[in-house]
Parts: sequence; structure tokens; C-alpha cells
Amino acid sequence: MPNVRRRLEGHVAVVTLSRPEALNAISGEVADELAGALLAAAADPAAWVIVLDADGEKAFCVGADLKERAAMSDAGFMAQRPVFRAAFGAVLALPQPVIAAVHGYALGGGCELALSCDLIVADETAEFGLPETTVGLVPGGGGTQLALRRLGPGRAADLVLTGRRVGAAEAGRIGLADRLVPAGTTGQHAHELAQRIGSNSPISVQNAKRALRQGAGLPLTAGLEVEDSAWRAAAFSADRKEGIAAFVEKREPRWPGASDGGRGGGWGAGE
Ligand code: CO8
Repeated sequence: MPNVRRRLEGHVAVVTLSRPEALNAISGEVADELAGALLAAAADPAAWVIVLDADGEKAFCVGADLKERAAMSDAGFMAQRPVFRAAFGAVLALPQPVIAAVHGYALGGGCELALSCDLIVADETAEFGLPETTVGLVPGGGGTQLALRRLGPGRAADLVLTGRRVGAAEAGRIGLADRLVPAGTTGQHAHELAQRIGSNSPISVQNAKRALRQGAGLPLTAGLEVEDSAWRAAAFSADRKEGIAAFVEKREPRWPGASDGGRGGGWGAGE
């Protein structure tokens, strides 16, 4: 059985962590499969939006597999590092918007996976945390930098330095979760959000994401140059002509910018 599955529903690619018996802990094998699934999704022209979710009742993901690591030498840690970096890097490198659908524990690398996404949908059972300092580590999947950018310096320091867990209500309050939904409905709500985004021009959405991502941390003037390049990419695209024509003709747009002609594709389940 694979530890990571991916499937396409319309234009929404769903990548699922599927190691529920270990609370979706990330072993070297899981990291490798996750990187492969994300690279494939990134390259699929029919995948306009990605949802990252997880199987099982208790956890989105409890982070690195500490049982595997318990037996690991320093050399083993060094060897695993690029495999993990490839997996976390693959989330950040997705050109499409990616939505984390979080239930239960999202700890350590699990929290970092969610932080790597553009939007986080969490249900009432969600518990986030960066407990790395409690096990002699430092968040290494982008956690320090992504928490800093998403939450601001004080809240990032609170999470990273204490390693405490944050429940759903607090996560919503501090901006760690973008949508709070009833228990058991993250999949449905993440999918609705993905479909909403996926109804927009894929060229516009990907370029807007690029502006948001590349602009973070840049001085305003440099950020506005990034926005200008994103604007140009959309403004001189076929999607812009179609989008405005559809508005004037009072009909739904048919986005020609998608290289699959807007048809959508279809991966088999469990691929
Ligand atoms: N790895 C392996 N097994 C785990 C992990 C884990 N991270 N977390 C839980 N488990 C296992 C437990 O050992 C237990 O197994 P068993 O039944 O065989 O004893 C089972 O899952 C259930 O766990 P609990 O009995 O503890 O269940 P509780 O509901 O009481 O508690 C918790 C669940 C809160 C998740 C608790 O188990 C816990 O605190 N786990 C550790 C979480 C943690 O510290 N995660 C951070 C790890 S470090 C990390 O993620 C670094 C990422 C770096 C990325 C680098 C990218 C470049």
C-alpha cells in the first residue's frame, strides 16, 4: 500500500497522506513518496488547485517518524535530510494554490506541511504545534520561517520556543487556520474552497500566487515589480480576453489558458 495517494477530481488534485496506523508520521519512505506525488501534481496541466489531506481519525500528521529516527545515526540523519527537504520543498514549489485540510494533530513536520500551503482549512479537532525543541531539534521543514511570515514574530516565537500545542479556536484567532469547520468536514470544505479557486483563470491564479509568495519579505517597491510581472503574464494571456468577453456576454468563462483546454484529466485512485 502506498503511504501517499493522489487523485484528480475535476481540476482539483488531492494528495493524501495515508499512513494512519502511525498517525501519518513522515518516514524517509513517506517523504520520498510525498515529493513524487507533489512533483507529479505540479506538472499536471489539468491540476489547477491542490488539496493536501490525510487519512485516519486522529491526525493530519505528527511530523517526522521519531521511531525511525530513534535508531538513526548522525550519518542517517544527514542522509535523510535532503529527502525531507525535497518533500517540503515540493509543497512550496507548487505553482498551483495548495490547501491543507487539517484534522487532529498537525505537529512538527505536520504543522510545517500545513504552513507550507497557501490556505489552511482546519476542523474543531485540529491541534497544531511545533514541538521540535521538546525533542532536541529545531523546526527544519520551513517552520521557523513560515510561522514568522504567517503569524508574525511574537506568535512564531511563542509556538517555536515553547513547543506548546494550539487548539482549533486559537489557531483560527492567530491566523494559523484560515477556515474553521465542524469536525469531520475538512475534506468537503477544502474541496469547496478549491473548486471556488479553480473556477477562476488558472493563469491569473498561478500568477497571483507567485506575486503573493515572491513578494513576501520584499521591500514594497520590489514587491510591486513582482506584481507587475504577474499582472503582465495575465493581462496578455488568452484567459484575460476570454474572462472579459465572458463578463460582457454574461456567461461562464471557458479558460483557454489551461494547456488541457480546460477539460480536466483523470488519475486513477491510488496512483
Ligand atoms: N513518530 C512516530 N510515532 C509517533 C509519532 C511520531 N512523530 N507521534 C506519535 N507516534 C506514535 C506513538 O509512539 C504511539 O505509538 P504506539 O501505539 O506504538 O505506542 C502512537 O503514535 C499513538 O501515540 P500516543 O500513544 O502518544 O497517542 P496520544 O494521543 O497520547 O498522543 C501525540 C499523540 C500528541 C501525537 C504524541 O504521540 C506526540 O506528542 N507525538 C510526538 C509528536 C512530535 O513531537 N512531532 C515532532 C517530531 S520532529 C519533526 O516533525 C521534525 C520535522 C522536520 C522536517 C525536516 C524537513 C527538512
